[in-house]
Amino acid sequence: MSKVIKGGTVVTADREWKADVLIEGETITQVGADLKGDEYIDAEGAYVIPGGIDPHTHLEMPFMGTTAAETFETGTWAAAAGGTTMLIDFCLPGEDGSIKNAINEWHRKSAPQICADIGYHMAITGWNENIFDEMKVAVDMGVNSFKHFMAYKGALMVEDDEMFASFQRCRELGALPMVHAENGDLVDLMQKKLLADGMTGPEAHAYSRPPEFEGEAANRAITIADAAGTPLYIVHVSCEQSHEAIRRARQKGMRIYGEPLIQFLTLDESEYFNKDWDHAARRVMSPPFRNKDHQASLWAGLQSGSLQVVATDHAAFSTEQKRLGVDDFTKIPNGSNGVEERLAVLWTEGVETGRLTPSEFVAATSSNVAKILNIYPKKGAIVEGADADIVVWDPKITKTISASNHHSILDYNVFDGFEVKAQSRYTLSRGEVIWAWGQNSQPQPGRGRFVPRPPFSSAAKALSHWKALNSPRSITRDPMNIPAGI
Ligand code: DUC
Ligand code: ZN
Ligand code: ZN
Ligand code: ZN
Repeated sequence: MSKVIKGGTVVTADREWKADVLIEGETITQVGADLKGDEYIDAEGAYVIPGGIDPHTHLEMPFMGTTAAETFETGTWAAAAGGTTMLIDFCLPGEDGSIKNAINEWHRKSAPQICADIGYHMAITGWNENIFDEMKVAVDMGVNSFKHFMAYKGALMVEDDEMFASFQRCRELGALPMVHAENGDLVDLMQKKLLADGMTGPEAHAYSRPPEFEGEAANRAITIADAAGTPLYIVHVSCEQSHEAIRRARQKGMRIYGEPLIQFLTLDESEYFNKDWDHAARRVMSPPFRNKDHQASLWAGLQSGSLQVVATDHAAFSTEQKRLGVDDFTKIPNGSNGVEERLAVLWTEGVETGRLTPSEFVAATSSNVAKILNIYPKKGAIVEGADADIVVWDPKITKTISASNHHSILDYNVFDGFEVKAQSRYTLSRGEVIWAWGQNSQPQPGRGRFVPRPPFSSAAKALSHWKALNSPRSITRDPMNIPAGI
């Protein structure tokens, strides 16, 4: 059975043009004019884009004494409704500290539930010789990126020497290191000080994690990546300070990637002040929302290319869970929603305002993610041979975001009341229509697949590029004794 997506404007990260898309089985087999098939999907008046890939979610994640409420089933359904066909979820070691067991546990939880495809990043929450071997096991199991928390002291935080060792191991394995960049020691200190001063409410969360702490950690992580000779991916970039560190490093020739969140681009710190407790606590995440100057910096980064992708850090905790911190802001589970809203909000605030072109929108929501995480062009492309993960994106469907019409399990939505100016008319995952506007039927749980992401062959070459540039970096240019010519 073949299908043709008919009459739309195909938008890729490179260009837009009028074309039909032929799908046979799970795969795109032709893109061109007047294609014929057994079935037709109407794309008149709409854009035909690669399915969104959210590079950062936390479904059913045990965290801060509770477990994120969004399930793999509701999370992937919400994603599909919003035009996202793949999530990369963060896998966290359990009490035994084993990476391999953690990946198997994530498979056990996700496999029967996922409605669309999934991949994982692995979190490194400590360092020992076992982990050195287990990182290889993770790469062999299709997990080629490792996140390091520079915050959450006493829980997930790793020290600089551990990060350095892990980054070096990433380099050997062809894996991509990632960081949550916030100075965990200083956050811990500020939290204690604020509590001692009697500040227990959610607004203190924002005061405890200022942009300077994020900028310091971003600079430190970049230095460590430089010394280890690896590229680096900085998750949830919220402010000018970390963006500036990324810009500066990139200008020196380093491969540093920055990921702003849709929340940071569109919601600001006023959400924490002079609001009812629940309203503010629902928006407590780390890093916190910033002011409008930081938002402007992030938009400029997307426009200029110094920031490459837009994610959500979707970590959904119910109002009841948020109330665990009713007497102490440090106990409010950190996280907010966005997996269903990311594309529509970015379109509305990015493309409709003229900040981004449709191609730049596709790059930030899909193609750049696939390239940086090494699944391109299987994902993130509309090209012969790619998986048919495609969205018929309709710029004429408007919607007011609300917990009453979303697909998340949450009892609220941080984008509540937001008027979005586009929606998915159809979402296809490997050739199957899993969402159709107006029908609201749930895709089959368990039909999604884990997508292994192979190691990079090019990771070790990052340093030679800098050598060629004769970079004026202050550290030894060849800290790893890499033989000439690599
Ligand atoms: N930040 C959050 O807000 N939630 C999950 C983890 C994180 O780093
Ligand atoms: Zn984080
Ligand atoms: Zn409110
Ligand atoms: Zn996260």
